[in-house]
Amino acid sequence: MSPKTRMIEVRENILKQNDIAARALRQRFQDAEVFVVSMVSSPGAGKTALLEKILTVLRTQFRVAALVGDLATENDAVRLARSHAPVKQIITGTVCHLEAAMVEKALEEWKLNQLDFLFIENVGNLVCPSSYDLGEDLRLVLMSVSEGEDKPLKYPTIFNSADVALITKMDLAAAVEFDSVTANGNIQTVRPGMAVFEVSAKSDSGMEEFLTFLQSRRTVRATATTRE
Ligand SMILES: Nc1nc2c(ncn2[C@@H]2O[C@H](COP(=O)(O)OP(=O)(O)OP(=O)(O)O)[C@@H](O)[C@H]2O)c(=O)[nH]1
Ligand SMILES: [Mg+2]
Repeated sequence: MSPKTRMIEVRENILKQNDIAARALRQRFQDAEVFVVSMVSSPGAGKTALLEKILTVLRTQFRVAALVGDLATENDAVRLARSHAPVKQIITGTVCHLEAAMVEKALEEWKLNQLDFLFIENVGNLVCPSSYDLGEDLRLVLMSVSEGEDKPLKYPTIFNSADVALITKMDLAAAVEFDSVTANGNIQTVRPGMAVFEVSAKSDSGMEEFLTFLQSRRTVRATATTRE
């Protein structure tokens, strides 16, 4: 067996193991009636800033919590904890994505049936996280206005693995001459029909609409589960 064949085989086994763990997680989330939302993006696209806002607003009405993955530091967990929601940092070391087993371990001390929403911020990376199912109900892919409108075309796999796209830092759109029509067109080229929200964690623009959408998706999931 060539080294290349062996490498592909090992990778396939890892992905298979992750899928098994993710399936078990999804069942646990469903049983506990917690709606799970994950976030992927390039480093610095604004996941933590947006999540801090989301937690702060939703916390007034719902029981919310967050897990956040990074190679190093607890910086994001410290920022998110300002929302007063329960938050846990997952340090991945050299691993450039979260895996279902990491999520499972991080949740060990939490009672899932005491939560309405669980958010999972993945490691900032537009490549690695795409193949790893975390058992989430909804995966958000973020791209900020300063990254270039072509990102969906250059990183189609991550956009294809996500359910909803968020264009972030809209308060900076004019300064960086962001072309919304081109960016939206590129998202639709890669993933026709994908829902897109244009938001700013700084000015709060677009946040109300997006939070209403999140709550409605949770309701839809809860209704579907009851019917099963
Ligand atoms: N102007 C503006 N700046 C923002 C916005 N959202 C985030 N930022 C800034 O962008 C930088 C990166 O934001 P983060 O929230 O740390 O991004 P992230 O995606 O969590 O980064 P990683 O976890 O390192 O991948 C910070 O300096 C934020 O203050 C926004 O809506 N508008
Ligand atoms: Mg972050």
